[in-house]
Amino acid sequence: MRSPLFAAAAFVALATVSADVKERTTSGAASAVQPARSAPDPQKEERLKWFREAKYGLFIHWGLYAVPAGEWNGKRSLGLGEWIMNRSHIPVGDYQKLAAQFNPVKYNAEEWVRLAKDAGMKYIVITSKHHDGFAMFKSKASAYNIVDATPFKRDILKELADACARQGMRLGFYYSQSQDWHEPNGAGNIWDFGPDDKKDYDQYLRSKAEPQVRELLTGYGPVALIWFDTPRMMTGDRAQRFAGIVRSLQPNTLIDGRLGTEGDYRSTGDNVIPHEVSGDAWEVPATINHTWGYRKDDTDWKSPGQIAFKLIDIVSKGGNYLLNVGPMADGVIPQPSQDILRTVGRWLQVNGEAVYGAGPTPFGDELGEPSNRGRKDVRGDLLVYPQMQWRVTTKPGKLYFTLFDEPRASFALPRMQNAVKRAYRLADGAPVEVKTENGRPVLIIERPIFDPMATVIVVEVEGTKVQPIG
Ligand code: H79
Repeated sequence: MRSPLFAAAAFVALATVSADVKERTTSGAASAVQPARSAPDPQKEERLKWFREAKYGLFIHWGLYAVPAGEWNGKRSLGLGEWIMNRSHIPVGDYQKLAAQFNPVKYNAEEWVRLAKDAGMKYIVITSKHHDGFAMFKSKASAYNIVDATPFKRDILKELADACARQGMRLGFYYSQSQDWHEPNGAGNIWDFGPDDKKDYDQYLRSKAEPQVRELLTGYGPVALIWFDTPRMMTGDRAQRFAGIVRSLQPNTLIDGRLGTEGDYRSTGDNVIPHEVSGDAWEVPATINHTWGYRKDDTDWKSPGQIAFKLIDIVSKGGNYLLNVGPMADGVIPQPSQDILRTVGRWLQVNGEAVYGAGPTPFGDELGEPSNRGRKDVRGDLLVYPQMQWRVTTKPGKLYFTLFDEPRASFALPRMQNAVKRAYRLADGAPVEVKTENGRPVLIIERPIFDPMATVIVVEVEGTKVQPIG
């Protein structure tokens, strides 16, 4: 049990780190530092409205790398599935032969969108071109694309865009603007083309990356966002050129946090969930197993309960969760991924009020306490022992306590100025008894607990905004 003194220290430390975190780079591999935040921008806030409500999205990493699926020449290639070309230093001439084998006859865009809907996700982001340089859409800028280079010949993105339009799902495109291992002048492929600083990088940007981003914003209807990644060499006006293309073609399209200039929202590092609350718009991109692109040997799936915890944890800190699946080369999303997403989706169907459009915790002590006496690690991150028992999200006049463990005793509410009006279970509306113990309101929670994965108790309070004490 933590002492009140330590709790106070934790609060200060957590508050301190948030200021630092805002300033530092957020991409897993990015070297560009996030620019300082500028003055509030009403247009940006308008663009962000849906994003701030949405909270939960489906990330899809799909490309030629689904064919080798983590194995090259009969040997396992360790690491992320979509990095196989880089990890195994596969020459362009060999890797591009995968295109002739890419024939995902079981691909069904309507089913994918249906899955995202069943999962309770409010937007989809799919790789239009990953670092390997292969475009999953018809492109005039490069013949290395799904229509011109594969036996499949169907424009995967167009089919997905049409299905999203039909089913009312927002769609965004991941686009690797900097790394392109297929192009002599793209960043990243040093095994075929030598060091990046000897390349005519702007030639690559002008002839492929910029035209392709233009294509994505003209041929596929309204684009919810462009998800740029690893902003290597995005110096000078390069990042701004991409921003200009996006803003001029579709002013409502969001730009993520990894372009290399200020985007509309902040991206955390891959699979990094911050320890503290932030009112900025931000998003955690994360894997459902360990890889983004399909690997046949990675079956270490997160459980539905783990996914539900991460979602609520992120929402209680003010962010969005962009959870990835890696479809196989035949066009099927691995069945375990589908089952996990649908299980969380069923929970959200009952408990979504605590998630969609919900605000962060007004408290914060429940998130955890600093380890290592509050010292930071080499990246400037505070090491924290997270508390995993419960999280809280908010709407005006309401607190949603999501309990992940069966409380062993009555549940003392965090101290606040607001009086408690009543409490009830979100799933079925059953009232929850509120008592006063030692001058504090406590919830008497029935055991066994209603939903062992996660039970939401709504606490209605006086006033719209909760004022914590201490
Ligand atoms: O698209 C997903 C990743 O492929 C991409 N971001 C997410 C959303 C990403 N790009 N770079 N990184 C993540 C950082 C990659 C680091 C590593 Fe590696 C790749 C570690 C192992 C393989 C580079 C190559 C560093 C060591 C070997």
